[in-house]
Parts: sequence; structure tokens; C-alpha cells
Amino acid sequence: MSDRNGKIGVLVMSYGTPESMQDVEAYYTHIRRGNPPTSEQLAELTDRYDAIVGGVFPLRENTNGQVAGLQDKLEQIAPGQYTCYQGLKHAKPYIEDGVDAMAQDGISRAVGIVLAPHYSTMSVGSYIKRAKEKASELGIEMSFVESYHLHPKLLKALTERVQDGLKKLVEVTGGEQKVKVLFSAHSLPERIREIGDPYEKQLMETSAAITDAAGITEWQFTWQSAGRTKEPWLGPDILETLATLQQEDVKAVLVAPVGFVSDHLEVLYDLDIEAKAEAEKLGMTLERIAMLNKDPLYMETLAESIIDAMIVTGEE
Ligand code: FEC
Repeated sequence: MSDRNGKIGVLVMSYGTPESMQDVEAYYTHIRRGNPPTSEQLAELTDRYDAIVGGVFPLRENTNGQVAGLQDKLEQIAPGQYTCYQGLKHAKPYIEDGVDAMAQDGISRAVGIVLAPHYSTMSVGSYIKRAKEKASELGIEMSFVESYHLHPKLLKALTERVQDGLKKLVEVTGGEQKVKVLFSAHSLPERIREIGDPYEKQLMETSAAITDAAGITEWQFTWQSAGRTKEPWLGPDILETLATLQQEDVKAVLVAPVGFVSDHLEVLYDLDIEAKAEAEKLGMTLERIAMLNKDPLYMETLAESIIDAMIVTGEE
């Protein structure tokens, strides 16, 4: 089966972010599956964006950069074979818009990948479900990369960042203090455990692989950015973890948010502002590893995962 240009479409999916401050309410309503936030909830989210947005919403710029970087990498590895399209979960262009754009360009086979390395039915699974539905409606044959949390190049990029972060922490603290590396990811409702969701296991595997490679023994995993709903979310949250570590006499913490790949709200606010302030209050130093953004090793991870997915489905 071949399309007009002989090209394979690549649907690059990411969370999405508002286009402007005026757009925050519509964005939040979309996240809440059509239920508008209360004025308090909206004010709280707007304040968080106010603290990190300097004219441009960082996630938008970073996603654009990652899609362009991936296109370049695919062009280097497999010239003329792949065309990337963007599809966002909660903002325009939506996932369905990305699939539609592929159809408009005459693409008949495609592969989808999410800019998040770990699979959960509630995260990557829901992106894939939407893309699959639209692709089948438009007659596009589509396969998907479900996770790439142990890709050697992803692990190398993250390990280097953890090593750099530890060096920085030594410079800041003088190196005499008890240090802990805290791996983190977005929390999800605890009910994912009932369905045997691989999210937690994959996150632990990424964290363990990095610590093995870097020879780190003082580390643990913690959750962050839990939703503000009544049901229980996976914990402990990073703010609770910091309090526990203070009791254990830990004086310096390096946070490695391995569940995320970009600078965005959950990193720039929840870690750099909120968690850092909590650490200071507890008399601890908190540093964070640099995010991957357009790191060449991350671009190679994505490109190789896409090409592997096409080989597995016999498309190459
Ligand atoms: O920078 C930005 O503008 C967007 C940053 C952002 C990223 C992100 C990633 C993930 N989320 C995940 C799950 C949930 C669940 C809910 C939820 C709610 C929010 C809200 C904002 C938000 N998320 Fe998000 N998430 C980002 C931003 N997220 C804003 C709404 C206010 C709040 O709760 O803080 C709860 C939905 C509900 O109410 O039912 C669940 C997961 C990821 C990581 C994987 C991925 O990127 O898809 C999982 C980035």
C-alpha cells in the first residue's frame, strides 16, 4: 500500500498548552472533559502560568522544536521517507487535526508516537485511542510506538543529565552534605493499579537503569503534580517526600523528572517554584536536571523507535 508521495506520516503527539492567557479557561475545560473550572480553580491555574510564561507558553515552543528536530533526524536517517505532523491532546492542532492533515496530504500509512516515554492507559493509551479512531475513519493504516522508556539513547541522555546535576549540586553545596536523587513523574489516580497498568513499573525501570549506569545508590522515586480531584492519586507527592527526607537528615536533593521531556508548567512551576520553595523552607537545597527538549539523543530515540515500529509491522 503506497500513498501519493510514497511518504509515511508520523503523528507526533504531545500534551498541548494554551495559546494565550485568554485561552487558559478553554484549555482547562478541555482537560476536564468539557466541565468548566470554578473561578477559584481557574485563578489558581492562571497564577501558575503567570509565574512561568514570558510571552510564550514554553511547552508550545518546545513541542514545535521537538517536531522539527525529529523531522530533521528522520530526514538524516531515511531521506524522503517520513513527514511529521503534530497532534495535541488538549490544544490545537488536536490529535484528530493531525490525522486529518495527513489524510489531506494523501498519506495512507502512518506511525504515531507520544512525547512521553512511559505508557499508561490514562496517558499514552488515550492519545493512541483518539488517533486510531480518526485514522480508521479516514482510511489511514496506522501503527504506534507505545513506550520507549528503556531506549539506550534516552537512558544515556538522562544519565548524563543526572551526572551533570549532581556535579552542580556539589558546586552549590560544597559537597559535604547528604544528597538524594529523586526521580519523579506525573501522578495518576491509584485505580490504574487495578487494571495492571505498566506506568509505575516502566518509571521504576527507567530510574533503576539510570542509577545503575551512574553508580548511584542514594535515590528514590516520588510522584508530582497530582490532580485536584477527590479520588486517591499515586503517592507520596514530592512535597511529602521532601519532608520525610528532612527527617532523615538529607540536606540536598536532585530532582530528575523522567516522566517528562520538556520544560513546561509541571516542571517550571511544580518543581522549580513550588518544590524548591518547600525545600528551602525545610533547610534543604533542591536542584533539577535539565530537560531533554531537543536533545539530539532524544531526537534519535524518537526516530529509531518510529523506524523500528514500521519494521515490526512489516511496513519498511
Ligand atoms: O505546560 C503546560 O501548559 C502543560 C503542562 C502539562 C503537562 C501534563 C502532563 C501530564 N498530565 C497527565 C495527567 C493529568 C491528569 C489530570 C491532569 C490535569 C492537568 C491540568 C494541567 C495539566 N494537567 Fe496533566 N499535564 C500538564 C498540565 N493531568 C494544567 C489541570 C490542572 C491541574 O490538575 O493541575 C487530571 C484531569 C482531570 O481533572 O480529570 C490525569 C499525565 C501527564 C504526562 C504524560 C503526558 O505528557 O501526556 C499522565 C506536560
